[in-house]
Amino acid sequence: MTEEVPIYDPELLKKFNLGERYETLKQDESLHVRPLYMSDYGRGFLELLGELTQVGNISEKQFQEQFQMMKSSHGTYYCTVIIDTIKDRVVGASTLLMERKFIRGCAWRARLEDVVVSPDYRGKQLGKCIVEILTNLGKALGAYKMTLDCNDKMLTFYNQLGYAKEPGNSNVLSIRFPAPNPEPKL
Ligand code: 16G
Repeated sequence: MTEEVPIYDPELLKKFNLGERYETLKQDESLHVRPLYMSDYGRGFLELLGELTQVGNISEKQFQEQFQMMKSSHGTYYCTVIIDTIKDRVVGASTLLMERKFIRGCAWRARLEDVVVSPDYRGKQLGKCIVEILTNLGKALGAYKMTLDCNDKMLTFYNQLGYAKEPGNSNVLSIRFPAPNPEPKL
């Protein structure tokens, strides 16, 4: 069996006030918020991400290697999941990414990434809950701002949670490359 290795220290989720929604969710014994574990490969984590975008065929070894790389970039990746404790499945997930900057006195910029909730669990406010938790965590860890990108139909959802377009400063520009590069040529 794969070890229960968390991608970041679970104590962090207890250390700060991460919002009302989290406090309410803690009362629900069938749902639990925690850092991603290495063993979540077997709890449907990648299948869940498949609700958001293409995931591809990722072997357990590939997953573990990527997990280790992310874990060893201390203080950078806060991949967080919501577990259905009865079914022992990942039903919600998102990642807070803390990016180091030279600007603003060597500041941190936070990014909210890969927010996803299983279609079977929609309507329980789990999306709002995980966004609120990670937004508060980003703030508590000292980010000067937190950003995300999303499609048009998700704008109202994120507006409700405090994210807004900055007038004249809210363009996301992309270049898409033909094939994924699993091994960046650093
Ligand atoms: C959305 C996600 C982003 C994710 C991307 C995947 C949020 C807030 N935004 O923009 O994190 O990486 O979709 O789409 O969850 P892509 O595979 O087309 O880049």
